[in-house]
Amino acid sequence: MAWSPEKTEVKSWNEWDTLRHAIVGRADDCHIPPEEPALDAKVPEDSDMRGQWGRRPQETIDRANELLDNFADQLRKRGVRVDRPVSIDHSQPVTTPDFHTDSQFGCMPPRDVLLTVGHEMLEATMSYRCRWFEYLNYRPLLKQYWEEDPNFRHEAAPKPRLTDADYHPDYLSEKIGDAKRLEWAAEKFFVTTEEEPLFDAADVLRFGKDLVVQHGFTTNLKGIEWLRRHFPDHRVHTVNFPGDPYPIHIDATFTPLRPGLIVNNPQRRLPEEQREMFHKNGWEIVDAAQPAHNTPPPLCYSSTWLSMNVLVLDPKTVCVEKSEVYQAEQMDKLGMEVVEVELRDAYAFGGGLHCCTADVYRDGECEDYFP
Ligand code: DAV
Repeated sequence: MAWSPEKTEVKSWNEWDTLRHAIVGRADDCHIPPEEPALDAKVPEDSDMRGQWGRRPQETIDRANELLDNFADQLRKRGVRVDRPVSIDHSQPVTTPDFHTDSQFGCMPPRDVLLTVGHEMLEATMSYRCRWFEYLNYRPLLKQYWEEDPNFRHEAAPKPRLTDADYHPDYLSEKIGDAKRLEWAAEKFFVTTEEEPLFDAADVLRFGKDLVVQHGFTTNLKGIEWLRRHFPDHRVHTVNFPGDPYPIHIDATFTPLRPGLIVNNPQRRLPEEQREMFHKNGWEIVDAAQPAHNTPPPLCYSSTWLSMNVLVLDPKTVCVEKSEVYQAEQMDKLGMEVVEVELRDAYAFGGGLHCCTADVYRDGECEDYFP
């Protein structure tokens, strides 16, 4: 049945079929959270964010919201239904029987928290203590979808305990250095331990019947095993990218554009032995263009590679951040129509165009691209 904007339906099996309905995050009340093990391991050692925490400056929140609102309008003008989360009070501490932290994070980016697979939206475990309650920002929407779509499966992965046993103390040192970090990444020694299943939704890419999941700081092997058991009709593949000293989230590293074509970060190439399923089925993996910037914007967790954190609207159309001219040029050469979206001043809130959205509905069914 064709999609209709009057009827709510949750369904999305991959990263590229025509997008009809999406969530776009908000910068409201976003905080730089206090220090905690998993977060500290990700903040770059030379970052301006080290050692400070609290609510982000209001003018940066306003500016990010302006860009996110514009992006939502741009999508609406192209016929995409767009919903927005309802921000909780992120200044509230998180206290469980196992840990305490003095503030939360924000309602950006939804891609980190919500994994849509077919008719299901799954709330990820998360691995940062400050993000433990982040799903609450999306509950009003998920409640609505559940009430309006009788086939919608609202699922939540087991909440992790996030005691100190979840984190390797080696990563707590102030100065580790990239050489050591790269050595650890090559050994798959990450900040999170195998104490319990942990995953962020943004470590997962959906290729129809196959789910490709990055093992790194925010997703451990037990998290991937949990996904495997949770999605018994899927094949779940573990990948890792040894060139990344701060490996969180797959969406500035490995970006499928359409069946048969993936853009891969040239500093974080997929190891040869993990390419077999793609090569055997005729998929091409090309190096992404260089980012247009040498440094991330102020108070930003992410690297300059948000350049390749694009949102595919359909197999011929892709949203690229406006200042990322090299990435846009490459997309054009790869045969994609480029939609420019200004978002750089919102990067600090947790990411780019893929990050700041979550799929609710894309056309298409669950296909087997790797038979
Ligand atoms: O390159 O810093 C950003 C991914 C955000 N979801 C990076 C990864």
